[in-house]
Amino acid sequence: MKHLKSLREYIDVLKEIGEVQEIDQEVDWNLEIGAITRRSYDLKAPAPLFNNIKGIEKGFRVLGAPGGVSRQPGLYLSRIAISLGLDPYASGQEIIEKLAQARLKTLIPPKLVQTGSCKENILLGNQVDLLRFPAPIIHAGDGGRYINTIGTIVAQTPDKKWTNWSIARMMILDKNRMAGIVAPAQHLGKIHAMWKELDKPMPFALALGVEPAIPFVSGMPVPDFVDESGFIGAYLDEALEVVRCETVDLEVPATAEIVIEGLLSHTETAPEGPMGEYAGYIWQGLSSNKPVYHVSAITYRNDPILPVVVAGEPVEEDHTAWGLPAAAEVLHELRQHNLPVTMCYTPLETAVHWLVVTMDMEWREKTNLNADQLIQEIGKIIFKSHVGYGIPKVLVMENDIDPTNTAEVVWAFATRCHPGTGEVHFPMESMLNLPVFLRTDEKKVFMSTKAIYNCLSQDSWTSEHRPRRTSFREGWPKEIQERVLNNWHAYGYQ
Ligand SMILES: Cc1cc2nc3c(=O)[nH]c(=O)nc-3n(C[C@H](O)[C@H](O)[C@H](O)COP(=O)(O)O)c2cc1C
Ligand SMILES: [Mn+2]
Repeated sequence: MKHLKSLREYIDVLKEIGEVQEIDQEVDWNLEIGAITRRSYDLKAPAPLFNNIKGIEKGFRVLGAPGGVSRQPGLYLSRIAISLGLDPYASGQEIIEKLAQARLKTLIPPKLVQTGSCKENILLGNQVDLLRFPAPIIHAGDGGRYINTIGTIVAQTPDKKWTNWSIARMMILDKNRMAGIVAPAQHLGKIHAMWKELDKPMPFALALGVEPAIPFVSGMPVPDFVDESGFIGAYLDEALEVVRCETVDLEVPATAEIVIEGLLSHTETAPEGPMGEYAGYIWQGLSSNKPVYHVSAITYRNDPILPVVVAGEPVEEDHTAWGLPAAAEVLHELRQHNLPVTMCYTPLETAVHWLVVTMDMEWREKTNLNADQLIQEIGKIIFKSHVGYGIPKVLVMENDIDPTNTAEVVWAFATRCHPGTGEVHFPMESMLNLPVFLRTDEKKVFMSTKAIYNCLSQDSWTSEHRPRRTSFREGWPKEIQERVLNNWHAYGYQ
């Protein structure tokens, strides 16, 4: 495990493997940064580091696509793996397994240090000016400049017992106000509600450009009352370093590029959005009222780097830094319920709309359940858990399928799921209100029907007659496979 302690250390490692493209040509925060970053996702090209931004002080920079995927052979998930301290060549299954295993460890709370690089510049009171930072208008039609697309929001319960770190977007309203999504079932929404109950605004700190593991855990839906900061410590086997904020009683990662502090209003809202979203769409022309963040201080490193995610069609960081950690959380939860689950994965192409669960081939013997019972059990566990909030469709299959191989998953779903009885509905479940399949009435109440697609072998199949795969590996005897492999070039193939 390699603990990278700042965004800059992370960028240096990415440079070593050719995953950063420095751009010295002047670019515009108005749409151009968004379009370049979008195209870099499409081409799986290196992450753009914008060094020269029109109308912005020299030295202020933007890093696009910090957790995008790569076209380099074997390095598809390298930004995710490196962020999480793993070998750049780590597979999707290894990444998920590491995160899930760490959920069994004792939390290691962060360590308070006197100061850190995030304090190199301090803006208080009238000096506060969000507009100095290169927050972009990302997509055509966005409602404003988005300063937070992958920053960590620190929020604490009034009794100080639970400190939550999470990601939710924020748009600039003016030099010292922002508005953003505070969804009721997210921990930010739950903690905001506790402060509202006391008729008080909620102190917050937004840490932008933090050490690279932090966004992956801020995007991970661990249960209520679990401090993400302590989980990261457990994951890395080492406490994170944090420093005290200037104007609120909170702590933030010491090497953050930019820290924005203040109060999230319990009464005031302002129009926010629309913005291109993780599902791959923008709700054209639709803004809605969101709680207002009042900023009392900004601190930042010299020559700060603002990380920017261009949410939209897969693959971007919503899919890698929310979807993959969410899959790890589901794997952990299903195992806690003693189900013989081998892996969980949110195929990146599905924009966190599908979660695949693979079962040990012997699951019937190990659980004494039939397929219908297993599906009900899995539905109850996932959809009632905090992580289940954002997951609308679950595919359950046996582990002859590699859930990180989307072609295999699609084939298994197409061929194994019964068009009638294979689709099992779970009505009126709590649901993030962003997917475009939701009806207006469902969006209003953050509720939807969810489904599990049963792609398991059928209960009635006997071991002699169950359909066997016809792949090269399963469809021919070992000696024939070996003969073919050994003679491959002799047949004339290059
Ligand atoms: C890049 C990125 C952007 C995200 N944006 C939002 C958002 O705008 N609103 C939201 O509710 N969740 C968003 N999420 C998902 C949440 O961060 C995720 O559900 C997380 O578990 C929330 O934290 P919590 O479990 O402490 O509530 C985003 C995740 C990532 C990685
Ligand atoms: Mn949380």
